[in-house]
Amino acid sequence: MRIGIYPGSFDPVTLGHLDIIYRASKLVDRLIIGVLTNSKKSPLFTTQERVLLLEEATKGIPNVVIEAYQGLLVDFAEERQAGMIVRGLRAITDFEYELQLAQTNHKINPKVDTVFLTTSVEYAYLSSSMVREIASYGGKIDQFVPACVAQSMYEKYNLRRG
Ligand code: COD
Repeated sequence: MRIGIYPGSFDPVTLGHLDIIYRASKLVDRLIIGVLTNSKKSPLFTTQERVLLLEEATKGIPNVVIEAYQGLLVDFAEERQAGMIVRGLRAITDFEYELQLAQTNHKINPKVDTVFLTTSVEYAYLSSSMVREIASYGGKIDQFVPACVAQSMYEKYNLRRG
């Protein structure tokens, strides 16, 4: 069985992430979405909230499972017998960080390789941090994130849709 991991913070999951998830799910038998629990960052959504939102957003894709992880990504990949890490590339600005991450991960554990999917053009500009910023100023985010995420963000920021 070919198992892949798509790891990230997903704070929150956007339509850009979902596009990568949908496309990556066709390349593997099982796609694990790894949600990082990072004690050094203070995310807007807790790990549990991010997992639940991803479960809701991907419920139509049968071979996708959501799991939280902490520690090294390659250790998590090996525990789950995943030989492939999937990452999304938006622009050249992503490339330097992604290259370093992929090469470091491969050095730590050569059994795990990274595969890059380029963003679909309609999502090339989209990032979780921009979505958080728009929502924090009361802007509408429905066109950037799944409906369940928009609803949760409006609740977080105590805003009304309209
Ligand atoms: N279109 C396409 N792809 C996108 C889009 C978009 N609009 N937006 C984001 N993406 C891609 C990103 O490029 C990334 O590939 C993925 O989606 C997830 O994005 P984020 O921002 O949620 O994830 P990151 O960058 O915060 O994830 C970093 C990790 C959590 C993977 C990394 O920090 C990690 O694994 N840390 C654990 C410790 C470790 O093993 N570190 C590495 C060795 S030092």
